[in-house]
Amino acid sequence: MSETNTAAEVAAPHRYTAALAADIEARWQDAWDAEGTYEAPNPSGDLAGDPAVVARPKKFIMDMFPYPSGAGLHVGHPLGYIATDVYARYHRMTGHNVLHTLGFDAFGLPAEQYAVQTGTHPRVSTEANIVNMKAQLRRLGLGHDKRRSFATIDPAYYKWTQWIFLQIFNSWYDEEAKKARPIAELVEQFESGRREVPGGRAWSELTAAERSDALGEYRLAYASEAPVNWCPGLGTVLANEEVTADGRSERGNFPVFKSKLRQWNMRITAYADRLLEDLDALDWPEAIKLQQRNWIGRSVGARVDFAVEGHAEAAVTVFTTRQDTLFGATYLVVAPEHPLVTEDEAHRSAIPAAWPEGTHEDWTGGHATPAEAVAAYRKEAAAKSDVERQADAKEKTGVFTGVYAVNPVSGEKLPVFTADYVLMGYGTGAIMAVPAHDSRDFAFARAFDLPMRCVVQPADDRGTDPAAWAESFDSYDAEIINSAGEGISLDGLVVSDAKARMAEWLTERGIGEATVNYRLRDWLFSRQRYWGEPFPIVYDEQGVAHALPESMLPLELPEVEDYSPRTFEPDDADTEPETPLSRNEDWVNVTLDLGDGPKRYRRETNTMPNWAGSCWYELRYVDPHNDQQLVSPEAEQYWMGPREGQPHGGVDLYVGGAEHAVLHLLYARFWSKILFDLGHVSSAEPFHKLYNQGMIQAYVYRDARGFPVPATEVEEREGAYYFQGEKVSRLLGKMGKSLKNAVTPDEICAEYGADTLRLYEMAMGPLDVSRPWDTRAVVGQYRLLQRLWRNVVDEATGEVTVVDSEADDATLRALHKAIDGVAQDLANLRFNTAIAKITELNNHVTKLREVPRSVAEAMVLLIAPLAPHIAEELWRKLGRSGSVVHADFPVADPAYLVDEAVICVVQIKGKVKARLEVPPSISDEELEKVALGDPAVVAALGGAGIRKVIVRAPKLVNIVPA
Ligand code: ANZ
Repeated sequence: MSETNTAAEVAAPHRYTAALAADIEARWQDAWDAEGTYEAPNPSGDLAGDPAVVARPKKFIMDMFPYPSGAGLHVGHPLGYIATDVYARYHRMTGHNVLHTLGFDAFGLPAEQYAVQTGTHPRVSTEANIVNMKAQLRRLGLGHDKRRSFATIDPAYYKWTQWIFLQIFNSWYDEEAKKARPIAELVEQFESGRREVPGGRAWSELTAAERSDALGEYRLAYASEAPVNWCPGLGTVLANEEVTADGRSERGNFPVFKSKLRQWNMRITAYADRLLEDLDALDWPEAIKLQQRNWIGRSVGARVDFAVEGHAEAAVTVFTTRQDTLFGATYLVVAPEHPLVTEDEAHRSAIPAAWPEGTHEDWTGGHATPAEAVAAYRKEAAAKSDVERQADAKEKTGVFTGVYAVNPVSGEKLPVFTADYVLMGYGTGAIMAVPAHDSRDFAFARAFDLPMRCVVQPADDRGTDPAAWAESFDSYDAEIINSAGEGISLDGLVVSDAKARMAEWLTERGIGEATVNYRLRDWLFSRQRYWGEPFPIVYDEQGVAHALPESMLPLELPEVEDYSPRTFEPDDADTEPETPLSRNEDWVNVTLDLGDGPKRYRRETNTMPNWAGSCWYELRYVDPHNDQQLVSPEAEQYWMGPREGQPHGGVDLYVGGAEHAVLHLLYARFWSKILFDLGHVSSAEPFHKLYNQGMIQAYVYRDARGFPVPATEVEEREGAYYFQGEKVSRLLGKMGKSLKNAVTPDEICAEYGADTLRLYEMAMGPLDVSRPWDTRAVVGQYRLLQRLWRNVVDEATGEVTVVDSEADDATLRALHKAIDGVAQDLANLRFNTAIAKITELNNHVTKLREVPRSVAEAMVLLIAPLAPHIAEELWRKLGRSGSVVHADFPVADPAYLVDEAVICVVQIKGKVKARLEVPPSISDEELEKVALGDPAVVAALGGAGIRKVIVRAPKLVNIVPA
């Protein structure tokens, strides 16, 4: 501490200083732990508690749990944790049983990479990080029920992650019932003949391997040869998000190849509609709902089969959302990975040996034959990412395949192109191009000199000849033209009706049908890593996958010597991942009795993705020590069960960053729905209310080379910034160690105390907007706490100075106005305005000669959720027994909320004719109306007209008669 503080401490030994705050905070944190102050009782089981508390309404308040990184926390991290803590404390004080705790999401890449570099076991480094982070968080005074905390790497936790995997593996999605059901019920349907066995044979005739394949087509967790992003340089498969736009690994910048690999997948696509529909009832930010809707990407359209000319066996099926424009299709495009241009012989034979007569020279790419042109183009496309391929602004590229298809509605011959603006992974990987009404097709047709036909009447005056247009006409809200053919005419129909009519026509002829397409893909669930949950799966000698029985869970991660996947020459695409677990032969090869005697098996050697552990952790908080069941139904229903008048239940408030808009939240919702379908939980949604906190930003200072310099050593001189005499630039950005601008909560706690840090973070602005950190501004909140302290405690003696007299009227009004406002603000996560109101009240009280005890107590209660340590200390000093944590939040007396009336004088020709009692906030218009309607004024005017009324609300109205 600085010398001035020491001097001040001598004069006022009981002043609220950092040293006193440190003492108060440590003392109460210990006491709260010892007394289990934040423990929330369950209705039954090992965490059962006071039935009177259980009988209260419940609130389950949750943060997105942290990854225990080695860097520890900076002040940006706890923003959300403090916010949920304030909210939880407010609800404890308003009669709720509050579940608030925090665990750790501890599997994942950083720990594994650290292990690779240092040889430290990821468990060792991760657990050390957790200890460190827990100490940092404890210093903030967060009211967590510590009995309920865990890490996803605890075998007692991941036993149940594995158990859930088995439930998913052992179930299928019944399209009729629209829900997951046990796989045994599907087997029973195959056995009894109620459902046809794929391939048409009897179930009893199939070998074990054939049965396994047949069931694999249905299981919600299934292994398949899936195209993946294989990065030989890293020796691992990457998620799409980990691949840069130019097809390289974000980490290490190695080439990434599309390769096929046997991988576990989760059939999330089966839940696409329910994941969409159930969004409606959730109290989530609209922006997040929209991102989820876009991710799922439901498109209603049709599939249309186009016969290939001269090859009766081949057809190109397209997916279109605009089957109403079929008469306007003038060419087809297949993706460069489409069977027509790849391995599929039936199709490939359709590609002619030579360019057909009259082929436009722009269509050949300068190649001698279609086969050469296609091969060259495919190679070019393989080097690009999907994002690049779809970029709208970029020039359209492609080549003619030499193949012609037949438009089924007009009989017209359409050239088939391959072009990379069509993606294999969407729809059918083939499109019918309608250049007049689709901007991408329009650009392509222009570039390749292809015909265009207008079949939707433009709403503007551009006419119906697309050759004269500057752009395509893409509207859905118009009428169809030029669309009459064999047995069908769409002319005069609006788009929506024409779509329906065309779908009917296609269905009647068996050449297409209405269909719904989703952007959503099944979830690739295998990782070639060490530090993740092992799969509870073994393979027999035929390669058939078997689930381990529950009694063999958890399947613990074995010790290995080398944590890194094997890496290869970065350019060697013909390699395959070798996982760390696969090298441990003793673990991999096992003899197990799975019910039919001991047999040899080989374990699955991939691990689950990092998302798995965060897909269900809310359920573990509810019943953290249960080793018999995933979660006890009673505890689950109590904390998570459906709420009145709502289809679902779920966590009452879930706070985290908007960067988790899609994947984590979608996966967690998906698992909830499966568990719900299978009867393990009562809510099909995990999180009822979601809130995204903003980010704490910080200035990043960079030198001339662009490297960040330590922010604390930068000096400001006349609006410019200098580091060691050199001028540096300043920009607002993220906070972090690598940017050399991190401020730790530990530093701020040491300088001011945790209560000040908490207040400052909550006062910085509305919770959902990003805000720049400013260490110099923290002192403002420190002063608030000092003044509050001084209003109650004598700084020289440490005695409480409050008096037992009643508060005066003005103070009561100020107090109840603050109570009313703060209560509403806290209930609605408006912590910054709550603090402003408390500050205003405190300023009022500071001016009083004496502070009435009732006012002091109320102020302490108001600030308790925000600054719990000082509140607890003052509460006890005021002689109250029992923790402030469970005291009742004050309730505003409405009598003090109405404004005091003021007297308004009404004059006519300068003479007072009436005195009216009006509220001080009355508007001029309102006051004029009241004045003119007053009986005394009406009488005084005696029916005379009015020339002018001068209003000075709330005190004066002057009427000038005509
Ligand atoms: C003909 C047509 C005419 C189309 C028209 C649009 C406008 P959404 O809404 O995103 O589902 N399409 C289909 N599969 C594709 C693929 N694999 N790669 C690139 N584009 C593809 O978009 C569906 C539309 O996108 C489809 O409808 C198809 O073009 C194109 F006036 O078919 B449309």
